[in-house]
Amino acid sequence: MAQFETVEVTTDLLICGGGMAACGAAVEAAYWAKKNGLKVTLVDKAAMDRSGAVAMGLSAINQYVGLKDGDNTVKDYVDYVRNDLMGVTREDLVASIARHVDGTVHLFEKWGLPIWKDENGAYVHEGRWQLMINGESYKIIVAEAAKNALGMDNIYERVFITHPLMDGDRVAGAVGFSVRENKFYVFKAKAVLTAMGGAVHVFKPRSVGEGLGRSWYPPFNSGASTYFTLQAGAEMTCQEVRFIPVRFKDAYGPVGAWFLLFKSRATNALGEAYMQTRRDELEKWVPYGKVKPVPANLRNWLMMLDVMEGKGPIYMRTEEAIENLSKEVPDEKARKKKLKELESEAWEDFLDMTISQAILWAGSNIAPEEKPSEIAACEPYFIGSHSGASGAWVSGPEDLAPPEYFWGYENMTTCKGLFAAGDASGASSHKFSSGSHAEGRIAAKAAIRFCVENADQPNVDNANVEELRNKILKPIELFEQHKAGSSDPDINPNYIKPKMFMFRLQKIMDEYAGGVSVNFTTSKPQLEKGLELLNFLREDSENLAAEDLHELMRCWENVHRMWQAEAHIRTIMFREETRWPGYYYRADYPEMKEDWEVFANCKYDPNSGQWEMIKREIKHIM
Ligand code: SFD
Ligand code: AMP
Repeated sequence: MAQFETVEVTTDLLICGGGMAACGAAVEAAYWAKKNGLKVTLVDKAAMDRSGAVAMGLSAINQYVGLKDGDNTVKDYVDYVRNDLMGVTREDLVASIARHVDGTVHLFEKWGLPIWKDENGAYVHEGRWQLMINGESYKIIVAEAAKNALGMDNIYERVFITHPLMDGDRVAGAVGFSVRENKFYVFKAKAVLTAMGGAVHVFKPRSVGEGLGRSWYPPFNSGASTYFTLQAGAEMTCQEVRFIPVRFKDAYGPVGAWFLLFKSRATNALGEAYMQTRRDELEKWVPYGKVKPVPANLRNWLMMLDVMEGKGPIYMRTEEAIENLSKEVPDEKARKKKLKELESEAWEDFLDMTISQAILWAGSNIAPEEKPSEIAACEPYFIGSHSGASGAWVSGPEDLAPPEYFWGYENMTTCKGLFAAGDASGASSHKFSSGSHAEGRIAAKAAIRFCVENADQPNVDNANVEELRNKILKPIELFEQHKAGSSDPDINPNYIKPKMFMFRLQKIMDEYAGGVSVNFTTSKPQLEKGLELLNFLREDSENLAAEDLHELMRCWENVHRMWQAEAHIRTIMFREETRWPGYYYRADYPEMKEDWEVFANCKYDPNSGQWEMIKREIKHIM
């Protein structure tokens, strides 16, 4: 087997991930660490300039509260999030982010991010909470500030984190490997912040053939946060609250700007607007069916009902929206100019963040001012920062959290010294790029305080590190050992390649846990069967094989996804009701139940291998 060098790094705070939350954490941690003479280290599996969900850029900042201008209050935001999530949200966490997020947005602007302004110099809003940006370089700008704050000596790029290191019930660091060099990394730390994003490709995607891998959320966010927190024995929340966005079909272009900025309608093939024709259905989901805006999952649901009745395709009526907006301009010449402006804004919306949608439009002769475009519900994603809620169960801030939600350090998980932010932390939805950055800052400040107050370096058991090293590098060894056993290296009786493994996982999730092909519908017997098949898959994960470092990363990405899948199945099964019908539908419990207005949490005990399911009360602070 190829030789692997072991590289050991000792630090105070270890930030795992280099995305929006991690970049926020880096900036804040650097400031407080300097004051306290502490060291901060950041590890990203990719290059920070273009890593994570914001890699391609974004066209809007989706969370801006506008507190200084008196536009909204923190309570307004909390109400919005609670309603959108059908009552299941941690108000203390949402409020904590909402009160800090504007400051983060102002920093982005100071660092050079162009935010649209009107003729009076005020921010141009997409909707009540969203600001329009020229965001193709958003991630580069945010990463630059993080890199300047920490210094490149403290940043490890292209290092894939696999497991936590533990000292009893306290986190002691993390291990991983370089995806470019034969190096195994051991990071020893007093506190660890996990910000390794959400999980994509746990479910079978709609994309096939040459489009395979195309998804709305980035395929390189593969469940590392969930795996890391579960293996540290920390409690997780909302693992059932997947997110299914509606997107322009096949290239996953965003819809927010069309619905909110361009005031577009979506209609079925008969020209009926499901938000109107299906309004009565909302009565079934009161009180949340009656709130404004209609919760994201219920908007999906009304659309899905049309699709299930054979009334598709569903269209975003871009031609109608553009005509309506240009009609508002009375003068013919000005109207033509306005039309041109709207056209270019429509294209820019995609070119800023989902370039392939612009390519698909071009390739299928679509001029948005002339004809409508198909939209569809995507496959499910695990993302705590948008309109889903999955992630770690973390402590709230002392001044806002009720005693049940406070255990000493803001954003600390139930594992001592382990913090989480962004997609990695749960029940604090609608934080998006800006709120994730703000939450990273909040978590990092608390984590530095943890390092100061728990100044001893935790013990790391060398035998355990050696065991992990062997386990993590095993797929390379297995391939070397058996590669001559078959003429096609992808098919071999002694091992399974990560791509085949991923297909198996996705098929199980799609068919049994409510994926695209079963119209997001499942039931207890289906979930039990899925779990049984997942157990076989887990057995086979011991035989994953990797031809090179890239495939070694693919192996571990898929192990991480498999654990996200199990947490999801177990939690959907635990919650005996349907609460988010447009995200998943329990055919055996088709209604929302009052006594299920609670958090469904779960926990894995790495010592006993047992899962525990826990109901936690929803405490209102506003
Ligand atoms: O409208 C490891 N998002 C949008 N947010 C907005 O504010 N405005 C928009 O316009 C948004 N839209 C949007 C968005 C995302 C995407 C993909 C599209 C469109 C096409 C959402 C935000 O991007 C999102 O909320 C935040 O980025 C979440 O931040 P964070 O930090 O939780 O996740 P990340 O940025 O993806 O970073 C993850 C990092 O982890 C690294 N990583 N590192 C080491 N080891 C491992 N094993 C790792 N696994 C992952 C990654 O490399 C990355 O650095 S709209 O359409 O919704
Ligand atoms: P999206 O492009 O779907 O990610 O949406 C961007 C932002 O607009 C998010 O904050 C969404 O919650 C919000 N949004 C999208 N569509 C609607 C809608 N029809 N009504 C209200 N808010 C929406």
